[in-house]
Amino acid sequence: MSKNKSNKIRGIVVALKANFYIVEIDHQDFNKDLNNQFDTKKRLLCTRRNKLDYLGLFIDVGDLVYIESIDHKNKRAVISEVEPRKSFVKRPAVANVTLVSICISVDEPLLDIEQASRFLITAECSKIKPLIILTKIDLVTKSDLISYINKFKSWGYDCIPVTIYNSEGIDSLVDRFRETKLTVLAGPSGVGKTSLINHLIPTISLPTSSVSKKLKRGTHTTRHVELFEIGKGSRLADTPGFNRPEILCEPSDFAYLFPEFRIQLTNSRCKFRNCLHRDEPGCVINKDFERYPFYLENLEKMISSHLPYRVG
Ligand SMILES: Nc1nc2c(ncn2[C@@H]2O[C@H](COP(=O)(O)OP(=O)(O)OP(=O)(O)O)[C@@H](O)[C@H]2O)c(=O)[nH]1
Ligand SMILES: [Mg+2]
Ligand SMILES: [Zn+2]
Repeated sequence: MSKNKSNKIRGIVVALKANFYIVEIDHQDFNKDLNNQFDTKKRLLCTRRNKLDYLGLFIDVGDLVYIESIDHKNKRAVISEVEPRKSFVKRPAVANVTLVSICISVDEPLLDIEQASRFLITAECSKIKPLIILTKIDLVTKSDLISYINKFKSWGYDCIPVTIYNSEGIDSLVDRFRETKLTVLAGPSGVGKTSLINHLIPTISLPTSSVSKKLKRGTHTTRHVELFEIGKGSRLADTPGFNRPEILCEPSDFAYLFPEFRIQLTNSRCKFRNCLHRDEPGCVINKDFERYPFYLENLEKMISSHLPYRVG
C-alpha cells in the first residue's frame, strides 16, 4: 500500500468486525519517514468518518481506503476515503475481486453438479471469469477425476485439481493465485476452503471442522470473510460456505451466463433477436449440451415467476 493523497495512508480492508473495519497497511513503503512505526505488516482497527455515511458509501472487505488519525500505540485509525471499486462480488460481499475460485469437493461433500452450476452462474453474474478448484481429489479414483475435469471443460471452465494430503496440484494453484491481486475462495461449506488457506500460508492456522457424518455436509465453520496475503501484492479471501446460491437474472441474459452457450451466441446469431433458445425457429443453441436441461428448467421458472427471478 502506498502513501499519497495529502499524506493519508492507503490500506485495504481485510475483515469486518462488528462496527469496525480491519485495515492492513504495508509497512515497507513508509518505514523510513514514519520512524519505523510500522514494524510489521500492520492491521489497524478502524472506524469510518461520518461523511462517508452521508455520501452513501459502503465499505466491504477488499475496499481500498485512506486512513487518518492513526493511533500507533493502540493500533486504531479512522477511514476517511474509499477508492472507487473496480469490481464487486455480492455474495460473499468482497470488493475489487480479480478472480473467483469456486471450490468444489469431489467427495465429502459429494460433488453436486447443479450446485456447482449455481456457484458458477453467480460468479458469471459478477462478470468475473471463475476458476474451478476441485478439492479432496485424494478421495476419488483417477478415472472419476478425469471425467469430472472433462465435464467442466465441456462447460467451458478450467479446473485445478488439488488435495492438501499429498499437495498434488498445490504448486499450480499457488502460481495462479500469485498472478492475480485478489482471489475469492467461494463454494459450499465443508469443501476445504479454509484448510487450503492453512496449507498455503503456513503462518496462519484458521479453524476448520470435519463434514457432518449424518448430513454429509459442511458445518459452516467460517463465519466471516477475511483476506490473507499469499505473495507480494496478492491476497486470498476465505469466505463462509453456503449451499444454495441465489441468482438474480433476467431471462434474456440467462444463456449468456453459460460459457458453452455464450460461445455459440458469439459465433452465430439466432433468427429472432429476442430468442430465449427454447424451440424458436432458427435458434443456434445446441440443445444436446449437458447443461441445456438445467438452463431450460430454470428459464421456465424465471418466466413464470415474473422478473427478476431468483434461481434458488
Ligand atoms: N480428504 C481430504 N479432506 C480434506 C481436504 N481438505 C480439507 N479436508 C477436510 O475437509 C473438512 C472441511 O474443511 P474446511 O476447511 O473447514 O472447509 P470449508 O470449505 O472452509 O468449510 P466452511 O468454513 O464451513 O465453509 C476438514 O475436516 C478438512 O480436514 C483434502 O484435500 N482431502
Ligand atoms: Mg472455512
Ligand atoms: Zn436462440
